[in-house]
Amino acid sequence: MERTLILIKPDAVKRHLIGRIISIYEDNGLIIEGMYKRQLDKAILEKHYEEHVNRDFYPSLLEFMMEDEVIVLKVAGENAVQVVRDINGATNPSKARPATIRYIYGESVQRNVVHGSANLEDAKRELEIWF
Ligand code: 3AN
Repeated sequence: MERTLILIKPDAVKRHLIGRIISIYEDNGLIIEGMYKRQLDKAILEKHYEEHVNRDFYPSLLEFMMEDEVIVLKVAGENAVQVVRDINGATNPSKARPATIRYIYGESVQRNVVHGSANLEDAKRELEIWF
């Protein structure tokens, strides 16, 4: 069993999509082991997105992630990291495969509904930050 981190981002929370999105993960066999809702601040986002600190989109990414609350999920399952990445779809929703969460609900490369850890190492690091 692997564990990974999912964030349901402010765009989805604002649009009342929390239940629909969580259903998709459960329908794909993932077990929800932890879940809470919170307003983010700069301090936690700086830790979470430390690899992006020098990217031009970083300031606007932080602003977006503080627009509303987020749902924080710890999920478990076989190959959970990759399974979640596959369910989420490509970062850019216009390039995401049909039936992925970002294909269905994503509006733009920034407003792309969900975060899933990129690999096992990131999953461990991120779960320590959030849980
Ligand atoms: P992913 O979440 O698919 O692993 P990352 O880690 O490359 O993608 O990017 C983290 C987040 O930063 C994305 N989920 C998205 O919200 C935002 N982002 C990534 N690339 C861009 C971009 N070119 N312009 C605006 N926002 C971006």
